[in-house]
Amino acid sequence: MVPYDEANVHVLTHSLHYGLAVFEGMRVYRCVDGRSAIFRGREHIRRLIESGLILEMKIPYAQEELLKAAAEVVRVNRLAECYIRPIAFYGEGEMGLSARGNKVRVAIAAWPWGAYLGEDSVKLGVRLKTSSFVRFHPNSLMPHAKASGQYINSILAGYEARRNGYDEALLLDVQGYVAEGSGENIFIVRDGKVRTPPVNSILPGITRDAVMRMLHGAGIEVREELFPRDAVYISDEVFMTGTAAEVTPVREVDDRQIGSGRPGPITVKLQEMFQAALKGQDARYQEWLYYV
Ligand code: PPE
Repeated sequence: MVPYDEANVHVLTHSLHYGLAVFEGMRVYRCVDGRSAIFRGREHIRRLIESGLILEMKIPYAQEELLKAAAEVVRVNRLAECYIRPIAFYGEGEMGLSARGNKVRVAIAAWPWGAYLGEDSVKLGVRLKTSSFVRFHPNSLMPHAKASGQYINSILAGYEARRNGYDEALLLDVQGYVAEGSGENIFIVRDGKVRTPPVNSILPGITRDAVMRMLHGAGIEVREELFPRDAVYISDEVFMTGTAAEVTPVREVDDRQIGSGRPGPITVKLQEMFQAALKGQDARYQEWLYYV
């Protein structure tokens, strides 16, 4: 455990220069029995290790060790609910693109983090704008890895959308089909059927997976398929998912109102199911909780 002010890195930290680091974001919720749990902690740590594998970075700790360490950070900081950020990066030593000898360092931090897209976003919904930045081609970067440098794509899209008065960017893939938000996956609903883009050029979100399972469990059909932006415009409901964003309704896309302009029935039902699952109120999803 290192105090906040001492949790520093050297300016020649290799990953700081070239962006090759992998990270995760997990949320801790206080359950109905008063205990705190990392929501889908196991899956997040698995993705962290796999992000490393994709980028040829071997993380020098086992899944179980990393999970225990994350829980310990939450306990020591006495946080009942928080966001946890594990990151694995190359430390200082050699510089240059070809350096292979630098040690892989792992840090885990935790802090309280409220609604990702603003206070009212979860209740009222957000406004999206299709970005002029295209989600990167899967042969340029690696969409299944949650890697630091790749987020320049997301950050630029987010800057553009927010500078123009929108809450979040909607990125299209290289073919022009809907991909995802800058830090969220996207779902659309029409005539009671739910669709979400396949994991071709997007981050395979762990919340996305949870949502698909919960909808399936509630008897609501979900299809993974490509669709163009106009399919979003004529949806009855649109929502985004992510660890930070949770289930955020979308009320407007490219200045077109979605449905009634208020969170629709499937979105609201899903938000309720999601809350029940993360608070340990639904026995079917109990295995998603890693108690700290
Ligand atoms: N797509 C992207 C590009 C993305 O960054 C996230 C998470 C998701 C989809 C949803 O994935 P998941 O969290 O596994 O459901 N974005 C993280 C980073 C947020 C940040 O600003 O930092 C998050 O939600 O933790």
